[in-house]
Amino acid sequence: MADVTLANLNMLCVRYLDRTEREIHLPLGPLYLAKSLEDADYQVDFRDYQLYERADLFTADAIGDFLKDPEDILLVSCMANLLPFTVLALRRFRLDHPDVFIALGGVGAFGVEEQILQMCPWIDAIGVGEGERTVVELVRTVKKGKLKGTPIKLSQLNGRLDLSGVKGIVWRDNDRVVRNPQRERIQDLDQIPFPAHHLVDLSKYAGINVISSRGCPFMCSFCSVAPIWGRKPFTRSPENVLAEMQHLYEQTGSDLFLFQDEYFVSSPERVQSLCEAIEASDLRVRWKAFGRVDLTDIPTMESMTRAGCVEIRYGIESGSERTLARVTKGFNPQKAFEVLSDAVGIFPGVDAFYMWGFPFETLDDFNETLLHMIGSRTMGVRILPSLLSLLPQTTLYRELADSTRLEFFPELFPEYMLTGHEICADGRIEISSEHRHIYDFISSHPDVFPGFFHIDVESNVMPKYRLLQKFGFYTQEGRTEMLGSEVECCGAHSSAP
Ligand code: B12
Ligand code: SF4
Repeated sequence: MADVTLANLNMLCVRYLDRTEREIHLPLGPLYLAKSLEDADYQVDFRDYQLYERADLFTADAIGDFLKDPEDILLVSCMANLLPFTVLALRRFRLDHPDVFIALGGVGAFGVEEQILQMCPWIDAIGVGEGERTVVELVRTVKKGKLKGTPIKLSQLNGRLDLSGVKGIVWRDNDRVVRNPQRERIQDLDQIPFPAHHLVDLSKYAGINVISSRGCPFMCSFCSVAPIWGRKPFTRSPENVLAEMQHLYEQTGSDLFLFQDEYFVSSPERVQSLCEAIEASDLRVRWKAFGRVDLTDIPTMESMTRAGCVEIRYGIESGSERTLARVTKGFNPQKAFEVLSDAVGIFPGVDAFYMWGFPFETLDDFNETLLHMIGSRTMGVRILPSLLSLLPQTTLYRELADSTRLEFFPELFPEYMLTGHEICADGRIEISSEHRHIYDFISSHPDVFPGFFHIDVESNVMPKYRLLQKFGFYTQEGRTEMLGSEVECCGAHSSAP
């Protein structure tokens, strides 16, 4: 019998018009947590919802069955897209398992912990940020029950479980929601043991994910990644990263790695030393990584390709100088264009993310973005446009969020959906009756789930959307032409080579 059930609900479902596909990625965060727990002598019952075979995946019954026979502590990790579904499914779980302690964590709940705990009395605690040390302390404290060593029977504790000593959580103390002090971040990332890969069947995962750094010092105001880790970046040594790649290569035979850190190219020197370490090793692998146009000069790009990098992904965001300055991106469109044009001559694959639909983006600004996208596409760059999603942890959300302006429009923009990242040629989705209550729940809580809402749909979003379609974006034909049969997602790399 294990000590704790740890469930991964970070997942990608892509619904095309006629079918749903999943892209199954190694759940790095939960596997890091599992390893810390194991190192603290706890046995982990690890479950990955990505691998759960079920037609009605997004129902409380499905999650109830997935989580059946849990241990007396349940830890769940999810992103913002599945947050509404997750918290509703946990309500049902609590009814079936009143004695199981429920903690949520991961990027989805970040920034809205208080609201969730107030809204969902069935959730006991939420982890904030980096979790390796937090989960160990949390599990230790809950196991002790702080009640003179008696085994915990949650339903009989009546809120007397004292979690005040666990840094990095928000929790419910009787009827009060309490935010504990923040936990210090782990600075020497080499000290963190590799994720608990042995708990999963690695052959089932298409994307073999690795992360080489945590944190990003830039100030892009729409970004939800930097606030989650913190602005101060910490990096792993090249030797440590290489050792994990070697270990994974031996375990899986997979020669394709996906670096998931946004700040992978923290400095040309660091990237080059990692590339030299890979080159000097006997590891012959391919990999993909994120870049920033102002940090990848030509020697860096060349050294990356020599070491096996087959795809680089840049966040360009906008072709308008005014918009880039407004979101404090830190470079201008000309620079972006020059670097993209260098990159297509060096990397086998170059992707560019653009964002659109900022409420302060005029049509002139938007047209500049459209031109930038078309110009880059002509050079051979793969274009990945995204409608702005106002995630609650971002500076931009705090600047713009006024719940009276947030409009819930799932029918028009199935970009960020709880039941799958849906690609629809005509921009329409069917909301089935079994999912209706989840949509109602979202629409009545714009302050908790702002990522599902938009600003000025009629005057800001629609005209731009129509222009994008006119130029071949967001159409079935455009997608097929641009992406072939590849699945697209948030910024995690598609696993196809
Ligand atoms: C890999 C990845 C994916 C993979 C996830 C693979 C997996 N199964 O885990 C896939 C491809 C599935 C994916 C999909 C999506 N993603 Co994504 N993804 C990433 C990416 C690039 C890396 C995530 C990662 O591995 N981090 C490293 C690990 C170590 O960190 P972690 O998971 O956060 O875990 C740590 C802590 O959060 C904490 N923790 C985690 N769980 C728990 C649980 C408890 C109880 C506790 C206490 C602590 C805790 O401890 C962990 C270790 O310190 C990030 C961007 C980035 N660079 O971070 C975006 C990111 C997470 N994705 C994002 C989004 C929005 C999506 C999509 C919803 C977007 C979309 N529209 O396509 C889709 C899902 C679509 C769908 N409808 O299904 C956003 C999330 C925003 C948010 N606030 O939720 C991010 C931050 C990117 C962004 N641009 O903003 N993604
Ligand atoms: S968008 Fe990229 S560069 Fe900007 S703050 Fe976020 S992670 Fe850093």
